[in-house]
Amino acid sequence: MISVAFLSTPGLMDPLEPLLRRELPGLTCASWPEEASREAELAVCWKPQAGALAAMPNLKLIHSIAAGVDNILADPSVPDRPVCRIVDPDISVAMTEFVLWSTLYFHRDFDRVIDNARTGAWHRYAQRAPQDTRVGILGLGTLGTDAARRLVDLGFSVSAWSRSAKTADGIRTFSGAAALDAFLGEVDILVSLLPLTPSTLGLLNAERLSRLPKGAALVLCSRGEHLIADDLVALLRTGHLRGAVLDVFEREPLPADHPLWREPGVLVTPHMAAIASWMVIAQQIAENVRRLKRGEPLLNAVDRARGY
Ligand code: NDP
Ligand code: OXD
Repeated sequence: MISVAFLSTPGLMDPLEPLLRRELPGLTCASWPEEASREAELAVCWKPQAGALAAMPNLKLIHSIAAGVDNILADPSVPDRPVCRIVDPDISVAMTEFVLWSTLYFHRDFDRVIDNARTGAWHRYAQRAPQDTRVGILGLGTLGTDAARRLVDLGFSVSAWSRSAKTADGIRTFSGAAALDAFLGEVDILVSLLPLTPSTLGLLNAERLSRLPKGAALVLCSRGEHLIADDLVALLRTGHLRGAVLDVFEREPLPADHPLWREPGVLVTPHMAAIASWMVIAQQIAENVRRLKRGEPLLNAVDRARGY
C-alpha cells in the first residue's frame, strides 16, 4: 500500500487523514518533517516547505488539496512528478455564488448603501439593468466559465480573457497579452479567476488597473499575488476605481492590523469564495492513487510547463 506525506502548516490536514485512510485502507501516513514522511510515495500539499518535495526520493505523485497548484510549483526544486489539483462541481457552485454576490454588491450599490446605513443616510440610487453592467472575467477555465455562464443567464454583459482563444455563447472573448488592454477598457466589474503563474504574477498593477473605465470595481478571487495592492489603493483614492472585494492576499490570514481591512471601498473576505470539502479532497486523491497503481491517466493533472 502507498505511503502518504502531508506537507502543510501544522494541523491543517488533520481532518483529511481519517478520510483518506477510509478511502485507502492500509495507507501509512506521516506529516512533514517527520522522518517517515521523507519515504512517502504520495505528497499531499498546501504550501509545502521549499525543498521538501525534492527531499522525497520515492515520490510518485504530488497532489494539491486546492484548485490552484501555485502553492506547490512556487518551489523551483519540485521534482518532475505528476502534480494534480482538485476540480469539483461544488467548488464551481460556491465560486459562482461568490462572483454573483460580488457583482450584485456593486451593480445594486450595496457597497454605498451599507456605508450610508452606518450614518443613517437614506439615499435611493438609480437602478441599472443588468445588461448595462459589463462584467469581465480574467480566466475562462473551470471556475471562470461557470461564473460567466450564470452572469449571462442573469442578463449581465459578460466578457472574458484567457490565454488561448475561445468561443462561448453570449460571452465576448479575448485572448492573449495583446488583447488585455482592449478587454479591460470595457469592464465595469473585473473578476479575477486566473491561476497564479509567472505570467500572471502582479498582473493587476497600476498600468493595467488604470485601463479600467473610471468607476470600475475589482473582485479578486484568484491569488493575492495577482494584485499590487498599493496600486489598487492609489486608484481607489484618486477615485478612478470605485471599490474592491478582496478574497485572497499575499499573506494569509491577513493580519488584523493590515490597512486593507480599513481602506474605504475595500471589502476583505477571508479566502472563502470556494472551499473544497475534505471528503471530496480525500476521494479525488484516493482515485488518483488507484489510477496511479493501475497505470491509468490521472485526473486533473496540471501542465507543469504552463504552471496550471
Ligand atoms: P483553470 O486552470 O481551469 O482556468 C484557468 C484560466 O485562466 C484558463 O482560462 C486559462 O486560459 C486562463 N489563464 C491562465 N494563464 C493565463 C494567462 N497568462 N493569460 C490569460 N489567461 C490565462 O483554473 P480554475 O478556473 O479551476 O481556477 C482558477 C483559480 O482560482 C485557481 O488557480 C485558484 O488560484 C483560484 N481559486 C480561488 C479560490 C478561492 O476560494 N478564492 C477557490 C478555488 C480556486 P486557457 O483557457 O487558455 O488555458
Ligand atoms: C483553491 C483555493 O485554489 O482554495 O482551491 O484557493
